[in-house]
Amino acid sequence: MAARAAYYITTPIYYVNDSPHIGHAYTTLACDALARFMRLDGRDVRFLTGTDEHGQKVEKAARDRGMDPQAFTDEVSTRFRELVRVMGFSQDDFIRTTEPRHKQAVQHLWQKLLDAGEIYLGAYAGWYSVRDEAFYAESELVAGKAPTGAPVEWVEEPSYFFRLSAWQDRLLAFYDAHPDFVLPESRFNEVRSFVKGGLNDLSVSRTTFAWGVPVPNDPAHVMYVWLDALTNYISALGYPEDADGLYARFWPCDVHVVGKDILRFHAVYWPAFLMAAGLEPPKRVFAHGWWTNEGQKISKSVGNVIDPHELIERYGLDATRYFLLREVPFGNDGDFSHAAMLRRMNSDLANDYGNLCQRVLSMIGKNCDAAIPRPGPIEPADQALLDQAAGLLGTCRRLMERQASHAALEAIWAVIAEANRYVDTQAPWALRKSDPERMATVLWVLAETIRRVAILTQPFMPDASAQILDQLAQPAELRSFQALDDKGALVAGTALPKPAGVFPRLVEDPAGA
Ligand code: ME8
Repeated sequence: MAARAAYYITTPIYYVNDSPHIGHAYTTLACDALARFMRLDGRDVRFLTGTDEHGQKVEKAARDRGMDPQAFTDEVSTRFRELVRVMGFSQDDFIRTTEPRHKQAVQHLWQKLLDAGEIYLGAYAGWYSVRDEAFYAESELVAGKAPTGAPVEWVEEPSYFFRLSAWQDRLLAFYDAHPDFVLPESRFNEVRSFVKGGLNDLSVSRTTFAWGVPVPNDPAHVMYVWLDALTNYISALGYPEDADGLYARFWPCDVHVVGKDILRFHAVYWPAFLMAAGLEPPKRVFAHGWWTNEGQKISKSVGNVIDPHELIERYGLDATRYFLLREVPFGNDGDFSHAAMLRRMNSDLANDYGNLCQRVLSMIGKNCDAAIPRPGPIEPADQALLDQAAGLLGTCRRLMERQASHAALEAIWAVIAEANRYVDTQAPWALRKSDPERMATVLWVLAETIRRVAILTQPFMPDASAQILDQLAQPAELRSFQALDDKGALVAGTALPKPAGVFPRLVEDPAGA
C-alpha cells in the first residue's frame, strides 16, 4: 500500500490572558473539520493547538490577579484544554510555550539566527502595544493609538534585532513562487503591499520585564513573544532533535489557520525567520474573518462575549459546529445571531437533512421489514441522484484543499435538496401498494444517498453523522471515504435498528431569550 500522505494543520496558540471565547473556538473548529476530513480521506494527519503563555500581556494579567505568572498560566491554560474537550476537538497535540520542549527549540532557533548573522544587538526606541504584543512605527499610529485601536506606550531599551529589512526581496520572490501561500487571495494582496512598502528590522528581545524565554548567553533579555510563539509550530514536532521523526514527516506545514488580525506575523515574520535559519516556510497561511455578536464587536467591555460552552448547552454541539462552519464563507467576517442560528437549525438541519433521514428510514422500518430493501432495475432518475451523491467526494476534496468548508457543506446540501425532491417526485408511499418492487428501489437509492451524505458530514458534525450511520447499520470500517465507492454500497437485507430523529427543531422561546 502506498504511504499515506502527511497533512499538518495548526491553530494559533491562544494567549492565556483571558478565558476562551467563540473566536478561539471558531478557529480550532475550522481546523478540526479539516483535520477530520483529511483523516477520513486517508491522510496521515497531525493537528496542533495550544496556548501562548509568555509576554507582557500575560504577565500583566497575572499581576492584575495577584498571581505568579506560572500559576496563572497553568490555570488559564486548563480552561483552553477544557474547551477543546467540550468541543470534541481531535487535536493530536496541545502545546504550551512554557514547556521545556518549546523553550529549548526557541533557544536553538535563536542561536541559529545569531550564528547566521541575522540577529544583532542594538537599542529600540519606539511605540509598543501590549494588547497587540506588537511594535508600531510612528507613521502607523492613528490618533495616538495602534491601527487596531489598542493603546501604545513609548519603549526605550536595549534590544536584539532581526534583519527583517534584508528579507524584502526574498519574501516577495517567495510569494511569487507560491501563489497560494496566503488565502483568501485578497489577504495575500495586503501582505504583498505591506512587504513592498519596505520592512524595518524587527526588535526581537525585551529587557523591561522577565516573563519570557531568556536569550541564550544574555539573560537580561527575554525573547519577543512572537518569535517565541511562532516557533511552537516546529517545537511541537520535536525540533531540533526530532527524536520521533515528526519534524521530518510533517514540516513544512500544510496550513496555519489564523484570524486576519495575526496574518502579518504568520505571512511575513514567520517565513523570514525560517528562511533565515535555513528552514522551509509553511505551505500556506489561511486568514479567516472576524465574528461579531448581533452586529456588535465582541468585547469584554461591551459585555457581549460569547461563551462557547453556553452555545453548546443551548443549541447542541453539532448544530453549533454546523452553524459556525456554514453560516459564513471561510475567510469572510460573520455575525452571530440567535435568529440566524434558529434558521440554520430548523431549515438546514431539521427540515432538510433531518427530515430526509427520518422519512426514508421510517418508511424502510415500516414497509421493508426494517432491513435495507433489495433494489430492482435502476432508472435514469435513480442514477441521476446516485451520480450526484457519488460526485460529492471529488467536489469536497477540491474545496477542502482550499479550506472552503462552507462550500463543501453547500455542495452536500445541494444533494440533500435533490434527494428531498426525488422523494417528492417518486412518492414511495404511493408505490407501496401499486408497485412494491419500485418502492424498494426508490428507498434503496435514498438510503444509499443518505449513507454517502452521512459519511461526508462526519468531519463537520461527528455525532449526528455517527447516529445516522448507526441507523444504517454501517460498521466502523465502512465510514471512511474509501467506503464512498460502490463497493461500500448498502447491502440488501441488512437489518436496521429503529430510526430516531437526529436533529431537534429549535422552538423559539416566546420570551425571545
Ligand atoms: O493572537 N472572530 O492569540 P489570541 C474570529 N497568541 N476569530 C477570533 C475572534 C473573533 N472575534 N477573536 C479571536 C494571539 N479569534 C497569539 C497567537 S500564534 C503563533 C500566536 C481567534 O488569544 C482568531 O484565530 O489573541 C485570532 O487570530 C486568535 O483568536 C487570536 O487569539
